[in-house]
Amino acid sequence: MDLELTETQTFVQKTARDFATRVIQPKAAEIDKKEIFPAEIMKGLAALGLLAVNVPEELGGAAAGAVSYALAMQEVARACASCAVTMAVTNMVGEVIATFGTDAQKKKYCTGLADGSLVAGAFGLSEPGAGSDPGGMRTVAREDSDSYVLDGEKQWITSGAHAGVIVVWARTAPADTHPGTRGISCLLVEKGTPGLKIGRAEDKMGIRGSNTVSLSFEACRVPKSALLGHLNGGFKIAMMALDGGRIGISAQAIGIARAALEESVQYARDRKQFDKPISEFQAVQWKLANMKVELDAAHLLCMRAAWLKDQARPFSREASMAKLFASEASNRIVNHAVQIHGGYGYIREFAAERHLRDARVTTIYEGTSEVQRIVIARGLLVG
Ligand code: COS
Repeated sequence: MDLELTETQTFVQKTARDFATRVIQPKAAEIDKKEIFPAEIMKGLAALGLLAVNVPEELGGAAAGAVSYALAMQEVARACASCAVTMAVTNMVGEVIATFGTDAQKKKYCTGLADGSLVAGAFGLSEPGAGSDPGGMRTVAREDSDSYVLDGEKQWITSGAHAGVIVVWARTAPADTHPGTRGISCLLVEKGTPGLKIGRAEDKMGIRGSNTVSLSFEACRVPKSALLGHLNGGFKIAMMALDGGRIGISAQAIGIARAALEESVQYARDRKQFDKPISEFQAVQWKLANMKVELDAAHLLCMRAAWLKDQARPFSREASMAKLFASEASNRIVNHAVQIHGGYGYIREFAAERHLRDARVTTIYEGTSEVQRIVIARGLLVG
């Protein structure tokens, strides 16, 4: 693995850093406080090619690869974690359609996600009773002449109220003939489809600018051409999409932690107690040093997973390792950042408390830390 970035990777990183610092960061506190869905920022990200980083150029994407994507995600998350997760899920949806879609699906949805006209993409896998175990889903899609008719409920759907297209997983064959994960298919549902109802937005601890809703499907009819991939082959599509998505969430966790570390260094230099900057106390120095080591270790794991993906080599276990370590390290880092800021770390005037709230979800979504450990351990124990 070459640790030197290519020209393209450097360009994408710089582009994302410039936009994130100039446009996103100044708005991050307000986005959080007022729970503003970042529609305008999404348009700006689309204009820079950052909503379809791994989508081929002929479909409007940047085709810049997984390393570029992870670097861009870190930059956006460093400025605003809410914008980052909205960007992450949109990229994941565009990529899964580019990989498994028909020409018509790719033309319609990949280009619309890339140019921002579809606003965002949403990923409808989880349900109230099926989170870590998506094979237990209850949503069904029944064949009816030239359509599928969806009934069921999805939960924790990022951008669900705004997304122009939602990838929805549903059972298309009964569990007795197709047990477990076997009878699940994947359908593309457009915003505004009759029978699709958007639930209330969740009142979350962090990433408050991202939109998280439940979706219900009541006799929601989509044409047969909405099927993504093979009938009853949807579970593997979800798993493959999540493998890439987990690199994105590791990068998001790293971006949040990087912001927290940078602000902690600045604060430690500025803040004086006992007639000297608190950066002169070894207790603070050791915290900063530990934060930096964890941050760089997380970054290297993230880069390794992304690099393997770019080489078209297996990366599922490495993506889980990156996601597990980066999300847990990020939580430790933001916690130290609050401690270094003291009382100022506990109030909204400083960003440290937002980072703490934003980092928390990274050990939960796109597979909990426990799920990542299952994937990693299976890789060790089963061949
Ligand atoms: N890529 C491709 N195929 C995969 C895969 C991957 N990463 N992981 C599993 N599969 C395949 C398996 O090979 C298996 O195929 P066969 O039926 O042909 O044997 C099938 O999918 C079922 O796999 P498995 O038996 O491992 O499924 P489990 O039900 O045991 O689930 C975990 C495994 C727990 C890893 C999976 O359910 C998971 O990732 N859960 C978390 C879901 C998640 O992240 N939700 C958050 C949604 S976004 S907020």
